[in-house]
Amino acid sequence: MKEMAKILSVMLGLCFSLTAIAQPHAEHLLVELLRNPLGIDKASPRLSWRILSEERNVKQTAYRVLVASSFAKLDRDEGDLWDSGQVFSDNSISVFYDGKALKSDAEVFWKVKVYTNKGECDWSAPARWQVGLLYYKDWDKRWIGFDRYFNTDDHQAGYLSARYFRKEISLSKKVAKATAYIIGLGLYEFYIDGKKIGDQVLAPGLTDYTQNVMYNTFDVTEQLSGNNHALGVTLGNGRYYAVRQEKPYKVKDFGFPKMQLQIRITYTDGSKQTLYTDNTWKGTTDGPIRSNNEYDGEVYDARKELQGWASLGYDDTAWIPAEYVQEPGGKYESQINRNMKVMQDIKPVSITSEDGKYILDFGQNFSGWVKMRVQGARGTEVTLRFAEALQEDGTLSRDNLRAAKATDTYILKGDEEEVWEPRFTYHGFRYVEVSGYPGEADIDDFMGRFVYDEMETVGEFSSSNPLLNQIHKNAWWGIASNYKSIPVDCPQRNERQAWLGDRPTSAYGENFLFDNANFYVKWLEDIRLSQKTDGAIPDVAPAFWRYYSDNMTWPSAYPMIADMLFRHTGDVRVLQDHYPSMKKWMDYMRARYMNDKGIITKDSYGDWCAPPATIEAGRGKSADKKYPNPVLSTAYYYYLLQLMADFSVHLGNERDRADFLQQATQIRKDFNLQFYNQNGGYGNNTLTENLLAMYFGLVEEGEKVKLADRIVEIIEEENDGHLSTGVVGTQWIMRTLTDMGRSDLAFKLTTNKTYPSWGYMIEHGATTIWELWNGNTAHPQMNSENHVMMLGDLLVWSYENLAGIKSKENGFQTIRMKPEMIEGLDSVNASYHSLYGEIASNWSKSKSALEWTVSIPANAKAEIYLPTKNLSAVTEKNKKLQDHKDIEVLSEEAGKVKILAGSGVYHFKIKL
Ligand code: RAM
Repeated sequence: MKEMAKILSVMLGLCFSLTAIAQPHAEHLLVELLRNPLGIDKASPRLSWRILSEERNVKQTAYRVLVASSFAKLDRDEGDLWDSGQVFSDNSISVFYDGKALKSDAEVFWKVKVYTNKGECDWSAPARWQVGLLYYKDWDKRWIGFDRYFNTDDHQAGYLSARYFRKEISLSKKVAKATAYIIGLGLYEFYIDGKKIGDQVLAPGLTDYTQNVMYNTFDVTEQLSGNNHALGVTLGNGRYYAVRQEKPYKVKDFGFPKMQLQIRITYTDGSKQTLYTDNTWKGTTDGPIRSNNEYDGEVYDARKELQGWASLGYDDTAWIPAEYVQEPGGKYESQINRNMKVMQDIKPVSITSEDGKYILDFGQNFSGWVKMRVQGARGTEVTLRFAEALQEDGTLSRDNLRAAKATDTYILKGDEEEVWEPRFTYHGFRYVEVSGYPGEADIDDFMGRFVYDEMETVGEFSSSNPLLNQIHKNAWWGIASNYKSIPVDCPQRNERQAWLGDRPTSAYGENFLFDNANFYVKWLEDIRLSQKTDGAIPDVAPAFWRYYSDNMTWPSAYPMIADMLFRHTGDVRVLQDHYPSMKKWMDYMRARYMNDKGIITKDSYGDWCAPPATIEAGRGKSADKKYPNPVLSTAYYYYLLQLMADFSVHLGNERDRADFLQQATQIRKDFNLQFYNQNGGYGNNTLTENLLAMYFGLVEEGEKVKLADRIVEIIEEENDGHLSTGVVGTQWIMRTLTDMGRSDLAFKLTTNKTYPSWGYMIEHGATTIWELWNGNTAHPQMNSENHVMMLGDLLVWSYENLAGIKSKENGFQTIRMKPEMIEGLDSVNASYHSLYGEIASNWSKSKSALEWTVSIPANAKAEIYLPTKNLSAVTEKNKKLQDHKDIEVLSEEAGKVKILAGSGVYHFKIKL
């Protein structure tokens, strides 16, 4: 029995999730999954584990969690902090720690015993977490930095040189354990004895520093094994020192770079000491990073290198004492989302040269920077300029970067061979122009560094349709490129803001590809903190730009992403934490913008970036025109009321639920009265307006057929088989058509290669997803080649409706598998790494049979819709379905047999 179900626990990727890992071959997963459980600052972290078993129908029946203050105690099965006792429950992903209050910086050990319907497991192997700094007073020391300009700074242009700080320390005793907590703003790099701590880049994550600032935690026990050590920190601007100075009314500035660092040490004799930054640290601004700016790039003068500055014995007499400076104002929090990292090296595919300048082509649009190898005379200046595209003459096309200079400069010190990459900037690009390079440049002298938040790719999708596969590939690159600790709209131009409206549905689709739960939990917190006391939510959060337009559709990301996280990860805390602010925002919008006809009148952008009717109509034109439309705002309000009603159920708030539903009923009536045209269709009768009315259930039952006909008419006749939706409509189009029984038409949209379509972008060289359907001919002013918003619900549809992997309950504990078998699509292979384990659906169809392999992880089950009317046409592993005792037939309806299957791998064959 014990062999059958091996437990291993996982670091769920949710901030408060912790892991116990068990049993022999869990080892490799330990490395993979048990990321950095340091600095957990929740009083009651969420514990999760995963049950591994090859057997069918494995269900957890009970668990027991032990949490101890030492490994020895845990080993003796003493849960001195918490012993949950045996709890009869199938919950394995959301068990909240409910033991003694935890202390700042304490190390905590835990394990779990799982009981299943197939037997009892051994105790899992132990896991641990380390508590973060729970109180403001834990950061009771002063901030250091320089709250002023130096002659190394270009005050006029708004450029600062990097700040370098150092300090040598002596430890009199042997260190048993040392943990470093650092807040380095805007961006930091931390060194001990000349070696960088951690492999993160551009850390910490971005926040509105007047609201919250994030600290990072490192175990530095090994690095502090001797008596004498040198500590060094470099500070870059990030967005703390405003990246743009020319519009102070628009772009937030927080001040000059600054830091706090503390190292909490326990010596082998049990005594403790904490080291803090103070004015015995010394600093300089006269180092090699002469200027650093997220949009404009970095200037690095290697002649100014401070050889050995972060090591022992460096002569810092020219440095000045660090100064005590203003604190940032926001509360200090442990960073729950992982930092960015260089996630992939990308070699250029070609190098060409003309007039002493080189053009590198990386063959792929992505974000990050270039690492360069160079050799030449001291003082030689090499310039790297970045772009997404080339002009016809082969030079860079940079108009769409607007004011972003996207230029890195390296000045040689004249050594043998110099290797360099920037630290405090990034660019969105495919092409790089290199000028001033001494001697002959070789393709191998350059390496693209793809930088995004450290996340696993958790989903795979492929099908018999190569174009659909290519769209997925482009989507993956585009999404990853725009993870910059916040979901930015684009990584290249002078914008890079986390626009709410780009993500309500995109985030949902992205979650099928990336392990992004913590990332979005963090972003919801950014949104919550950007809310004004009256309830207003901006279009951009963190609110680096002051864009409080009182829009309805953009802030819908707030409840919609909360909904996605709850459904995909079962984390009820997301709802608990955000419900009050979401409700406040809904009330605010209603109070301010509902007219006496029950319509929400305020909309800011309309169906943003809807495609011009023809390429010609949009040629050379900027897409920044807004067409606000109260049909959209009212429809969204209605949809969100229903989400809020759902949330209230999960939070046990019956009164609110009734209130939201009652409001919804009224709005539905008013919406129809006001906007329904008797000949079928809503408002201006555009595709988007009609899709919303259909998908949200606004249309009266008796008018549904007429509305469906109108939707089909627009696509098939008016648009000649194409979509005509912008950012709003595209979020619903694939699922609406599918619900209407027209998945064939949805599929048609993905196979189009003519304008407007995803295929059109690819036909015209896109390697990511464009901001505009007509991105190749529109005005460059607003024309990024790397946005995610136009993905709409394509990814959601691919996973849920083509593969048939949809969460029905509790973060995929119950899965709904109902793939659409569409004429022309012969196979789909997809998988998704849920918190319970891998879910897979691979089907392929021939004239006579459908073969479908399904994997369901332990402690989960699936409702599987077999596309046949005839139960006896189905076999599973060559045995008639009826003869399988462990598979329950739930219903036979609408040409499908619905069965319930527990965990395991199933091979279905259906005669067609
Ligand atoms: C642009 C960007 C962004 C969008 C806003 C409204 O600046 O394209 O993605 O959300 O406008």
